[in-house]
Amino acid sequence: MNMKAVVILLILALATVFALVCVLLTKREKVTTCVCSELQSSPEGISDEKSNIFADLTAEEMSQVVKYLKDNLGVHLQDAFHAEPADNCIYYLDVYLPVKADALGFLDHGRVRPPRQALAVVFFGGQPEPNVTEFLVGPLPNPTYHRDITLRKFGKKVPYNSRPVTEREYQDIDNFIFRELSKAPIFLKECCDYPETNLATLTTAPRGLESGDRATWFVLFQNVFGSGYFIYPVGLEILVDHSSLNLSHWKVKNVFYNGQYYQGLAQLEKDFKDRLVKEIRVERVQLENDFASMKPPPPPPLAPLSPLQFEPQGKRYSITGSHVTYQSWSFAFGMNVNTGPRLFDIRFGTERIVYELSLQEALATYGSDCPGGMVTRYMDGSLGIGKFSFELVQGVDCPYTATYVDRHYLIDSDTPKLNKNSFCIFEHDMGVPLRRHFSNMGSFYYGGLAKYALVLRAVSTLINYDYVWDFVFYQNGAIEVKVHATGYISSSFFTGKGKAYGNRVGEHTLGTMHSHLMNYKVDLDIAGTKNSLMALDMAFETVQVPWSPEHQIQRPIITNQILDKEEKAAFPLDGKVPRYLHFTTSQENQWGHQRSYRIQIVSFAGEHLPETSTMEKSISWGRYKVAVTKRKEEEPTSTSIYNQNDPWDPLVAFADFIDNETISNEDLVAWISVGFLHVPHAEDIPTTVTVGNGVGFFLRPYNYFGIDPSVKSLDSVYFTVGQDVDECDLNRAACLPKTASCSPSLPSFAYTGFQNLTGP
Ligand SMILES: *[C@@H]1O[C@H](CO)[C@@H](O)[C@H](O)[C@H]1NC(C)=O
Ligand SMILES: *[C@@H]1O[C@H](CO)[C@@H](O)[C@H](O)[C@H]1NC(C)=O
Ligand SMILES: *[C@@H]1O[C@H](CO)[C@@H](O)[C@H](O)[C@H]1NC(C)=O
Ligand SMILES: *[C@@H]1O[C@H](CO)[C@@H](O)[C@H](O)[C@H]1NC(C)=O
Ligand SMILES: [Cu+2]
Repeated sequence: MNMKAVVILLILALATVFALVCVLLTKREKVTTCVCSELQSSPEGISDEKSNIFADLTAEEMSQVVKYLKDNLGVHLQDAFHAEPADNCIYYLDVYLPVKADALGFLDHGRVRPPRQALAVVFFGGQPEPNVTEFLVGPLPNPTYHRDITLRKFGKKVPYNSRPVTEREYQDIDNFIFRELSKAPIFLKECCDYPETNLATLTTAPRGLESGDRATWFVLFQNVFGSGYFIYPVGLEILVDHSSLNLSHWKVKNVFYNGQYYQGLAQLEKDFKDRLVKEIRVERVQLENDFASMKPPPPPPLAPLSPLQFEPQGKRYSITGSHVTYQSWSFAFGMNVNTGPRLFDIRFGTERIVYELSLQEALATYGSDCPGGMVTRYMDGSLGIGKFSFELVQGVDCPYTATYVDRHYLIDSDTPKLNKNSFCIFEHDMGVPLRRHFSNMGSFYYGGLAKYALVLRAVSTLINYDYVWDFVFYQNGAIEVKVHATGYISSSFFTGKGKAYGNRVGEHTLGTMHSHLMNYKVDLDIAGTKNSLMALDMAFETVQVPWSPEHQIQRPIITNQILDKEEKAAFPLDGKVPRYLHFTTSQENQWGHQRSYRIQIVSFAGEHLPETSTMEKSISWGRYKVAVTKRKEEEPTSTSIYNQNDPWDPLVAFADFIDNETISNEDLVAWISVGFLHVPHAEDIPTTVTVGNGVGFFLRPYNYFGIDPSVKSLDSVYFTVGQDVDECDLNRAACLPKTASCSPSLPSFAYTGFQNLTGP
């Protein structure tokens, strides 16, 4: 044995002893548990806060509305869960939001509480001219009236073919597809080892090429237990015409396999037998070569656990019903079953800053050499951004100690369903100081404030993708709205021609390019409802140097302009937006400047779709990075759930909102679109990561206050030279070693998110 080996052995031995000692010491150390005042919240149900006028329907209210409709519509209503296209059924319920003037009268002027009402959307399939009808039902909790508001809302009838596809219809289509597959047994055995291999379908949308169509390309994938099937295409895609209300009239309109189109599955089988089909055999995925799996390797013993933030003295925010307060902030929050998270009456101190802040739509526009991929323009609002907002996992989806809140919804069924723990709320250190300054000039001192913020979060799993929706409230009066994308990419079957539309990321997998684009409604009310839009930027002016006129300098100068027409306030996606865009008011701050809030957008979106596209109007909100319009009760949303299935004749076309209305000193709404181009690459396997895939916007005070309000934060740390920095009275950070010298009392890990699911 040489010297080197002896030394190495010695080091190893020492390391082992050291590790053992560590373990023993940690074991022996007495673990004390913090006694923290835990948050007492009543997460669902009506609180006596005034902002409960915005609260989502409770399960009880939903049941009342269902009962009322069954008793009073005068037709038989089938439970949507079982309803065929030719039946009548309730599609979904939502709270019917009060008219803003009534809400403000109640909130601000002591006027009467607006009646609590529901919106009920009913499919009338069981009549000679089927339609979709939207009803206003009230008052809750014991309804006595219902009104058909369809024409008032859309100006025309809602075509029955534009209705969203129900779970039952998807189930019926699946049954139809799998019956059709039996027409090509030899081919399927050869290409895909079917029926031994488990196949799954993926819907695309829109469903056709012109108004009235209801024909959907379904893409077939190998369904591997415990993994996302979306990245295991088998190469087969089927166009199903499901427009007929009679299921036995549904038909396969086209079949695509490996670059070729066929009349139907029987045709494919025949051509295959005639050796006219070039098939590519897809092997059955085994557990050990499942590249889609998110399962980690087993951890080595003694692998240390991840870090943890906790509140050493309890939570500093409170939740009653749907009302949240945190430091100077307060707001009401809810979840629309279709459009997703929504916030109301956001105030800082006593002043309202935002009346409504709500997600409107999430669009994904794909390119591919395969038909399913090339037609896909998912408008997730019609799939159910709120419906698919499932239970959050402690410590991963949100901090372990976050407060988790349940949501009830009713869609596709007569009974309310629960999305348990589907919102989380937490205060967190965002990881960089909100401010700090170390002074070694003038005098010696330090001042700083950690960036603690309150976050409201929900995550929607829309088929393959997961969108993380965040609303962040900072101590300086700023709000950040953010969306991150994660989850599985969608894919097409890889052939040599696919590379123009993405990257090959697996043996048979083309990660197909797409763009994500989200639209938000932001109804800011800065010091009242009457606001104007100010554009502020800079230019260079060339001037003679005053003290040396033979020289010139280029001097930056502020350019500003009130944008007084909707046309001027609509900024194309690919154009320039003034770097400072303000909602401003005639009120002035103490320095004589107009009190304002700034909209600052962080987005990497490109063109949404050329305007020559026959369906562009249905997503014409996507033309604009931001468009500011005069607020109107008749323009509550930038799109509708019917736009997805009839995008060629949309019921809501956002572009029509921009009609040269004067927008100075009016109640204004900003419609903001954020997004990014996603060209999937090898590292999107198994899933897309949130890192770098986040976009959003800030609402920031601009001369709204006389000084940054966070200067008053009790979390501030400030000391000068010569002070006893470790004194708890002087410096609250110094209290931590005492107050937090115990381990937090954590709730046990629990998850019930697989309960009561229908499907898969
Ligand atoms: C849709 O059907 C309902 C129920 O039959 C009916 O009351 C309503 O008038 C119809 N709407 C239109 C626009 O035809
Ligand atoms: C559906 O179509 C089939 C075949 O054309 C027909 O036999 C059946 O009666 C139809 N069903 C209804 C409810 O109209
Ligand atoms: C599942 O359904 C049962 C019965 O309706 C209900 O008690 C339970 O809370 C539900 N669980 C979840 C997680 O929704
Ligand atoms: C908008 O209205 C102004 C007058 O208020 C007019 O000069 C302008 O041409 C109009 N623009 C459009 C696009 O209609
Ligand atoms: Cu993506």
